[in-house]
Amino acid sequence: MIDLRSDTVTLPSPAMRTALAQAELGDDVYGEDPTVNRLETLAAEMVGKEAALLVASGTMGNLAALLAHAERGQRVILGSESHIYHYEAGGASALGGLIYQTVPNLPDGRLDPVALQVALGWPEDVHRAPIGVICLENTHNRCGGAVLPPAYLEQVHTLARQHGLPLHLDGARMFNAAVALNLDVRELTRHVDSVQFCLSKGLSAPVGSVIAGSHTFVNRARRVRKMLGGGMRQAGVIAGAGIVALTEMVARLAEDHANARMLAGELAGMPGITLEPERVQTNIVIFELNDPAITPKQFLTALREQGVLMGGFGGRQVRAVTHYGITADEVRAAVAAVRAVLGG
Ligand code: TLP
Repeated sequence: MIDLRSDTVTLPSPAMRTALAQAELGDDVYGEDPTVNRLETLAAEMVGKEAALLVASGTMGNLAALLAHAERGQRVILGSESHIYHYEAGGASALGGLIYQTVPNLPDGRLDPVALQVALGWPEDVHRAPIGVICLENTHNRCGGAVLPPAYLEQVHTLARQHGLPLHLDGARMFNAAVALNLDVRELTRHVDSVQFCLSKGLSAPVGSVIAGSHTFVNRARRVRKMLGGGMRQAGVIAGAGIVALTEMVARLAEDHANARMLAGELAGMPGITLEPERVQTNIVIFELNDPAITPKQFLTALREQGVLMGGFGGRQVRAVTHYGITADEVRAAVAAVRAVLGG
């Protein structure tokens, strides 16, 4: 199977399997797992923050970050297309008593600037719940892997500071953004107060995400992580693979981007598909099936019979994600399979 449903399906590299088998271990709740400590130090350094914390998943990382920043009854300002809003089971609301206030996302992943100003307005008005945190997402999943550039992050950070608010970045695929921009990831993270990034997506580790920020933030998040059941004891087995992810797997993301561009270029030329290939900046390709004769479900089932997996993404949209383990030849095979299914 050529599995393009997500970069979460990536399997650990041989070096990761060795690292996790040989990791030096201890009890991380006591702060005594040397491999976790090494990963957290490395991660904090790489993203230019005072401290970092290993968490079980991107969802747990975002939740711990939001609960560390905001109190019950406070608002979280976030994009209408954000992953936190759509796909994290409403955790910050259900478990933390926070209120999601969405601001429309523009197609390029930014927040509508006028709507953002409106959302931040009248902070002294007793009718309004106070704001606890603002969130951005980079790359932006539902906006097709769109990249937010440093200048934009800086702009929102300045605005957040003017309002005395922290800015959190859901940077699940932040290294994809840095590679696409050909910048050190610190150019992105310096403009946010906290960040969550995933080891287990394009970086191919089997489990884990990292959150990073100031010492105060990470100390608060560590307590929330414990509350959420995320004190993982001998977590060095996860961290061992995570260290390989950060040291060996970042630069190769460029291959995934090249494969995604090739896929988008080929699909865009096919009858039955609507796709703007110039919008594909990283490893996510979202397209629309414009032939009413075939439903997305039929398309995906027929594609599966051809040995290719993609994911439905709401309405008539389909998402394909390139990643470690998908070669250029497999992308060509996937293109041929789509052509066969659409009868082109
Ligand atoms: N995204 C998954 C699905 O949940 C949709 C995927 O296949 O893309 N932030 C962003 C931007 C994400 O894309 C994801 C995962 C997460 C957070 C959550 O990470 P996990 O799955 O580790 O909880």
